[in-house]
Amino acid sequence: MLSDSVVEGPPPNAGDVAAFRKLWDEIAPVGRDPGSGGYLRYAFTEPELRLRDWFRRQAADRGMPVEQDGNGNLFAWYGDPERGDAVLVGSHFDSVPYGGGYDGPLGIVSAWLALDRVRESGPPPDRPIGVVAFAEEEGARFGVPCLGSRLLTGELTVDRAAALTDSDGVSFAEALGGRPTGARPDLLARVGAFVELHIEQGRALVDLGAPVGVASGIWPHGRWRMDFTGEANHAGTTLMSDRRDPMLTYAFAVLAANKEARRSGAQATVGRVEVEPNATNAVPSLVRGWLDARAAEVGTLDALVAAIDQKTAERAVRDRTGFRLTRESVTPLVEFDGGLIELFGRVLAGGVPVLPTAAGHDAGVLAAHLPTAMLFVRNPTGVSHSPAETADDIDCAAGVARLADVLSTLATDPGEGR
Ligand code: HGY
Ligand code: MN
Ligand code: MN
Repeated sequence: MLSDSVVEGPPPNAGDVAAFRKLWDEIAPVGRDPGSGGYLRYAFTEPELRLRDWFRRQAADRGMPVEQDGNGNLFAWYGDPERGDAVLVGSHFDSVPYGGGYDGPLGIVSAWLALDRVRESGPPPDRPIGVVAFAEEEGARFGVPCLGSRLLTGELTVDRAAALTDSDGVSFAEALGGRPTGARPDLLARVGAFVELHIEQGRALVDLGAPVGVASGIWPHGRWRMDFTGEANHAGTTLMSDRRDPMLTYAFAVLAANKEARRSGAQATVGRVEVEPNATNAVPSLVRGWLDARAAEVGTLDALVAAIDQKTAERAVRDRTGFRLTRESVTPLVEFDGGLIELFGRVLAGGVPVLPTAAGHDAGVLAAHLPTAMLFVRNPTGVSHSPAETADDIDCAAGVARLADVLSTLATDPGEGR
């Protein structure tokens, strides 16, 4: 039953909670910064490579083959994927800088545990089951979010991906160990449905009193690079009237983004900035900032970005600075599969609320290519992309149970979710 008020379903038993905690503890320390408690799990860096090895060990422990799709995405198969129509579950390992430990990995740990419950419940189901770990979902190292899933689906060109570099100048191709393969229609053709479980990045489930929810869709959102250019000069000897200071135009852009977003009920964030020469006693020559903008409708998003662009360009004239806005990635409105959402409502005991999100996910990319849906697990504070992100074991175990219910139904009941 899909509802916006919920009767809590059957709570998970102590054994399920312990099983979650046991598997969770295997990865929880990996990439955790001792000072802040945040995670530094950038794609193909040592911590994330350790998590990939852990993924391969989980597959080996279950006698499951693992394939890497040539784009950095890992797939473990239960049953013969060549049979086709597989049910895929999983998420990503990578984090934003000093992010939380649940954003991504919760979906992968839950996928393994849900698969175990399906395996324990009887003979292998008709449909193969795949567990996936997508590469570079956050875009924290190479700048393009959902890089692995966008390559897999052909939404990003190989040339563009191969040339992406991190802050040390290492290219994605070097980190991957070779040029990415790009679109894999052959692999996608083997998948009949994808379900991503993810910690909710918000407080809707807290306010509804529900441990688990279903995503209706994802807001249109994107990221734009803002380049501000001016004239480097001495901080002490350059008169204020003689300056062409890009930091001023940058500061104006940040305030304009905030004002325009509030005015239009959208979200706008500038959380990343680079300055050259980045010296305390020098007027900068260049400031580079990144705008993350999101809105419930694409028209609102377009108008928001256009307003920020236009107002900042006008300010740049007054500051005698240069300004350029460059689109780096945009995700259109995502509406998850109605058949899967309806199935979730039928299968998930106790009822589950259906809620939109403004957070991007690999499921948002896959949704344009195959039946896709998401389950959310309650986030007691709503905080994410922060060391403060947390979730309760009992809610995580409830998420595993609901994912197992859905997975079992999809994999064993022919015709479900198509
Ligand atoms: O940025 C996002 O919305 C996601 O958490 N990667
Ligand atoms: Mn994230
Ligand atoms: Mn995520």
